[in-house]
Amino acid sequence: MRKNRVVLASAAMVVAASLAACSSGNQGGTQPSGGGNAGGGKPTIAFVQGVIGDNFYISMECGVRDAAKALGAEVTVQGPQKWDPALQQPIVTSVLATKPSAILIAPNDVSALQRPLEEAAKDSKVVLVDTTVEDPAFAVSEIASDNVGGGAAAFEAIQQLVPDGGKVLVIDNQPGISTSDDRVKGFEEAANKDSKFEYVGVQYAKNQPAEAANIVTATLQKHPDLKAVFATNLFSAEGAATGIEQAGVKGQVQVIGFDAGPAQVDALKEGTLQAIIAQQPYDIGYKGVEQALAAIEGKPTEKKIQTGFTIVTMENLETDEGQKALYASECS
Ligand code: T6T
Repeated sequence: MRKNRVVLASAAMVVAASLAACSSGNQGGTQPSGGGNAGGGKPTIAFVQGVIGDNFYISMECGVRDAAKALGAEVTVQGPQKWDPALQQPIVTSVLATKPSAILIAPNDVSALQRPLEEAAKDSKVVLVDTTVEDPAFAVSEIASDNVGGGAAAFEAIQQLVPDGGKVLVIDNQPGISTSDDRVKGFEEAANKDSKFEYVGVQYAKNQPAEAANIVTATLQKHPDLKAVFATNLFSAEGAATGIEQAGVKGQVQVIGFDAGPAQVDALKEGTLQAIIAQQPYDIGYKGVEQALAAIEGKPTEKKIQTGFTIVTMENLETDEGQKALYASECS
């Protein structure tokens, strides 16, 4: 086990370095529609989170606020109470009524937010941060992790933790979210190539940790020989760790989770999670503001920017690399 952990930590550095190299090759381009400095003073940027109270978006907010301060923009921040397109859409409508120069948004659903954001782009520059929609042509920039690669990296971590193979389960938020759909895709593609593993499928916890915990315990009743779980986001991972604890299978069933909030770090220390895939939400937010301001000023923007990730295990948790990868609970 110890040896496996060392390998995971060093693999993480390679992943982060290669992704950083990838992102520098993105194409630039100007965008025709919308946006302006309505107030005549500083440009205004409305940041609409995927959901409030999620450490991923809190860290992103810190990047947004720091960039706005450094580059001279006014920022507002809002988001739905739950991950639910029906709650996010009215927020977009009310934000638009304030005529912001730009909107930075993590859409809750690939199709439900398509039309509202197309409309938004007629008056404001739109930057998609983290998640995207079916046809993002209206956006001046899209900034996100390599989510397919992250799903594949999660499976590679499981291969190292469970070298003899066995049954693996995925716990996801809900279908229709670009990021987690891609993570599941990357994981499934990798899992289907390794005949030592049996993929028992994906189940949806709707961002509810209690639901993710129930999925783990119910799956263990059906598959007592389950070897590993991939939890595709913060709340799925938090709940999966609870399910492992409740079922008394800590260390027997390996859990890899996306995201690095305080609950995931505690689970790592307690041994109910073996590795967490930390994204770079602060950078996504910071770059989002840079792109928004470039668009507002009529300068070229980068149509797609991919940010990296770090795999954090007990081996590198206390190192500079591990500590820097963790998400914030509030902005400093
Ligand atoms: O994993 C992140 C984000 O990338 C995803 O789109 C939604 O879930 C999180 O916010 C974590 O809860």
